[in-house]
Order: sequence, then structure tokens, then C-alpha cells
Amino acid sequence: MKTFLTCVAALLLVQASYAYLPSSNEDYYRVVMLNGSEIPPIKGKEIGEISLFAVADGVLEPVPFQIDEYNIGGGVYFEDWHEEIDGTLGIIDENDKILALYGDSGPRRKPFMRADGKIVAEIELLTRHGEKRYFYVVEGSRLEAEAQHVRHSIEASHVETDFFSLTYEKENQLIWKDFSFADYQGDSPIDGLKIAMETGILSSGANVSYDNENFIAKTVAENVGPIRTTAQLHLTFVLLGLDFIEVSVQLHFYPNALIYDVRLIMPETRRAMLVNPVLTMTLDFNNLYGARGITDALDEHVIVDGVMSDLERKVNELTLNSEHNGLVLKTDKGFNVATFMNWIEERDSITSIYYLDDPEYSNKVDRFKGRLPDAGYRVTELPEDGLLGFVASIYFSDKFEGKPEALSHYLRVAPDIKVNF
Ligand SMILES: [Ca+2]
Ligand SMILES: [Ca+2]
Ligand SMILES: [Ca+2]
Repeated sequence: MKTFLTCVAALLLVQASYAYLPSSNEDYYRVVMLNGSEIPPIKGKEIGEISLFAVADGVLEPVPFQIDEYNIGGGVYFEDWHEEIDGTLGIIDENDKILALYGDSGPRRKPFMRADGKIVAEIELLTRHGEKRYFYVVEGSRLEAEAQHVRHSIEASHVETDFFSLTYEKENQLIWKDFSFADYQGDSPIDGLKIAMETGILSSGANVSYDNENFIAKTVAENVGPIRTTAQLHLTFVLLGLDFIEVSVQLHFYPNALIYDVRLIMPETRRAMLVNPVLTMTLDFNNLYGARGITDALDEHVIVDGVMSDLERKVNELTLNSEHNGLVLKTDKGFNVATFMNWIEERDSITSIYYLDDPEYSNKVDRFKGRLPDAGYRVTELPEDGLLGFVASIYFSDKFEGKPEALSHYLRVAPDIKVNF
């Protein structure tokens, strides 16, 4: 009996000391992102003067964080890229971003807890369970946290995070050479990212198909940080031997996500040469027999079994809107993926789902035969001119909880944040 009671007591102690740890990886790795303008005491200060702390085991400790400077186009600023800085280099401006991981926050500080440096603001986060968690913004500290959740090397064309590793072709970031995920056993669960375009050509009347080899994305710069690393890609769509359209892509590597921020200005005269172009952007999964595909747009799920069912054919006709376009693939092997798109301007009803469950189909950029499955987005009405911009998010998890709609809402919407100063 005594042993039993001791066990209960030990269990309670464990629970108490973990009370502030989020319930799952999704919560831990959720990114907290604030604009410089949301923390007035640090606006105009030098970036190197500011750090972030949280209470752990009753003491204020530095936590991993980063401050990214932004450009006037709303992307991460790079000295080697042609977009101008928004504000001043080295200074925290309104639209610069402060990033940290939700799981590194802690309980509220007690008045006697001191930081190395001066506490200038308290960041209060409200969890989905109604708890509150805190970060402290500190000025003039000499201490730094050492954790690095993302490691990227342009030279090695390789990124490694707490969850996944990805190697890509040096000359084209859109061609994957390897992908592995945490404890997933077996061959790579993703063959690669697939970009394809089918279009008519006005001058010749021909219909042509293009694949990843016609979309060449070179990494020109990177902004390294412990929470995320951003690569600036220069993407060229090569058509009829021409550098037909040039696109700016910022690829954010998060510990559990890849986020592509894509912007281009459609050149009107070149666009006019294309007749009914259809662009698809998909993930070609490898050998995920038994996986279930779920979308916000459908109540039933599809099964990956190498056969296209009536339902799977129907999925290809579903149009998506800007709020409900989450796709989720769940396996029983500790590998799950959720994707969604955010359009920079309103583009309702022109995106639909692309889905193929086929053990035979391959093209020359496939590493593994078959598309088991190939799933993503099809864009059927490319604008005649002007800005085309979207953000495509791909999240990985060993387990996803809840319905896809709730999940994509959860991944899309930042937690409630209040700044006290
Ligand atoms: Ca700045
Ligand atoms: Ca099927
Ligand atoms: Ca394949």
C-alpha cells in the first residue's frame, strides 16, 4: 500500500512539474511570431540588445528566439536580394518579426525572479486549454540559449530539423534527392515535390507539358535562425528555351514544416502566349499503402491502395476556397502531413484538388515508381497580368489529432497573445 501511495505521489509531482508543458508536439513546436510594433518598448532598439527569457524550474532562463528583419514586400529581408528593407538594418522596426517556440514559454514570473538584464515586456499566451504561459523580453543580457531547432546548409543542399531531413539538388531546390522523417521506418515516405504545367502555346497550337526540370529554383541566400531558416530562391520557369517567368520564393524551414511564400508579377505579353495553362503543385508520396486522405471539402476519407475509386475521381473535381483548402494524409506508421494554401489576394474557386493513387505512373524526376498517392493543388485560372502570390504550408507530424478542419484552423491561426509592459 505504501508503495502504491508513493507512486501516486511521484506521479502527481511529475504532473505538477510538467503542468506547463503543452500536451503534444504540435503545441510545443507552434511558432509564436510578433511584429516589432506589438512590443513598443523594443521598437527602435538594436537587435543585438534584445533577448527572450522564460521561467523554467523557478528561474528566468534565456530561450531560443530570433529577430528577422523584413522587406517592403512583406518578406524576409536579404542584403543580396533586390527587395528593399522596411526600416533600418540592425534596428527593430514595426514589421520586423520576433519568433520563438510556444513550448519554450513558462509560468508567470514571481517578483523575486531576476533576469540577467532589464525586463522590458511580458508576453502572455493563452493556450487552447485556457492556461496562460509567458515569455519575458529582456534588454542588455549577455546570456544566450543554445538550442538550434533547424540546421540548413546551402553548400550541402541539406536541411535537418528536430523532425525531418531533406536533401535537394544543388542546381534546383524543387528536385528532392532525399527525405526522411523522425522514426518512420522504411523507404523515404515522400518521393518529392512535383510541379507540373500543361498549356497550349498560342503560336503553334501545340499542347505541352512541363515538369520540375522546367522550374529551376536556385538558392541565392539564407537567413539562419534557431526557430526557422529562410532560403531566398530565384525560380525561373523555362519555356521554349526562354527564361519565361521569374518568380521569387522564400522557403521557410521550420522544425515541423516547410512553408513556400511565392510571388511573381505575371508579364502580360508572355502570359498571352499561353492558352488555358493548368499548374499543379503536389507532394508525391511513396508507398503509403493504407494511408487515409482527408480534406475540408469532403466528409468521407479516401484510402491509398493503388486504385482510383469513384470517390477519388470525384475529389479531383472539388474546388477549394481560400479558407477551406486543408488536405491531410494520415498513416498508422507515425507519419502524417497537413497542407493548406493562403492566397495573397482573394482567389476563390480557381484552385482544386489534384489526387492520384497509382502504383505505375512516374515521370523522369520520380525517385520511386508510382504515386502512392500524389496529392496537392491544381490552379486553373492563372491571372492575365499583375501579382500572383500565395503561401503553401506543409506540416509534418508523428500524430495529428482532431478533424482536418480543426487541425488546419489550429495550424493557421496564431494563439491569442497579449503584451504587457
Ligand atoms: Ca530593421
Ligand atoms: Ca484508392
Ligand atoms: Ca513516385
